[in-house]
Amino acid sequence: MDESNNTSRSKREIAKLITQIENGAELTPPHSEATVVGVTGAPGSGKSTLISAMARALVDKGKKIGVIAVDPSSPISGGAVLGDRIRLNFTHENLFFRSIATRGMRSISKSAYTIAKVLGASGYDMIIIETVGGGQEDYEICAISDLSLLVLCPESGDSIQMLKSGIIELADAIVLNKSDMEGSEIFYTMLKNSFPEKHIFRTVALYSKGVDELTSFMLSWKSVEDHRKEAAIRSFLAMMLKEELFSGFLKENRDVFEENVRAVAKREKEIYEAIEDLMRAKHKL
Ligand SMILES: Nc1nc2c(ncn2[C@@H]2O[C@H](COP(=O)(O)OP(=O)(O)O)[C@@H](O)[C@H]2O)c(=O)[nH]1
Ligand SMILES: [Mg+2]
Repeated sequence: MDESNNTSRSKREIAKLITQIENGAELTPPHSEATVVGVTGAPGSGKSTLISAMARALVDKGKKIGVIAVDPSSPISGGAVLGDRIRLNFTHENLFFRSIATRGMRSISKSAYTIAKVLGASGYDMIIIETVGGGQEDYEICAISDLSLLVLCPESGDSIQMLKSGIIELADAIVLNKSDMEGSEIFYTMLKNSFPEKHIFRTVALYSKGVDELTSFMLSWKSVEDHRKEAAIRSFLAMMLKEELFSGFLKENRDVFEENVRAVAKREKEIYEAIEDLMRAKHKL
């Protein structure tokens, strides 16, 4: 497929392309200058609400905006967990929204990256990616984004956890959402003191408060290669490499792999024995 670069592509055509990517089609990400914004943060911190408000503000500023929401998926069905589907609260001809599920072995970040590039090459100015929050994926999203935002909210244990994790070091800016809640002033002061070099914004996503300032910042953000922190890129590259090695392995050894899955499930083998057997199969390649 090399029709990936086409600024006059319709939403329907983009949707079809995305489905192919989600289903594992090998598509080389097209070149695009669009800014990719990654939004991470604990569940419930208000990412979806904030993205809705940001998309509204950006569309009002005349921009074409793509939003990719990453849905958590069940490890058994591989589909998106029902009820967790995130929707924007408005539609607009200059807004493209798509939620993608983390399915199978394929990494969501690789798909999200390719989809973001496809949207960029299709004429969208800014692509916003919402992640589930709290995990390896957050690092990956920071690696593939030009600008990464970490959404926190006051008095949330999950937000405090986020502060302790490395993700705060990687994020380019912090958004303290739910500024209408009690304790927000104290939390803000604490953030300011702890991270004096970070851009920190305060928002009430529910009422679009502070969103104008945030979107102006997003539009004026110039991504420079060296802001892509080494740790995020190392983690992303390692993950991509694992995936490539694993898919190479599966191509040659799918039967052995499945045999071992069954053997462990039937308790005929310990999981580490299976891994040893699989490693032996790999060396026979
Ligand atoms: N009080 C208050 N509630 C908010 C704000 N932003 C979002 N919420 C609410 O927080 C809950 C979680 O929001 P959601 O956007 O789904 O969070 P996500 O899981 O991070 O995507 C919802 O009930 C929102 O209405 C805010 O600024 N203030
Ligand atoms: Mg959400």
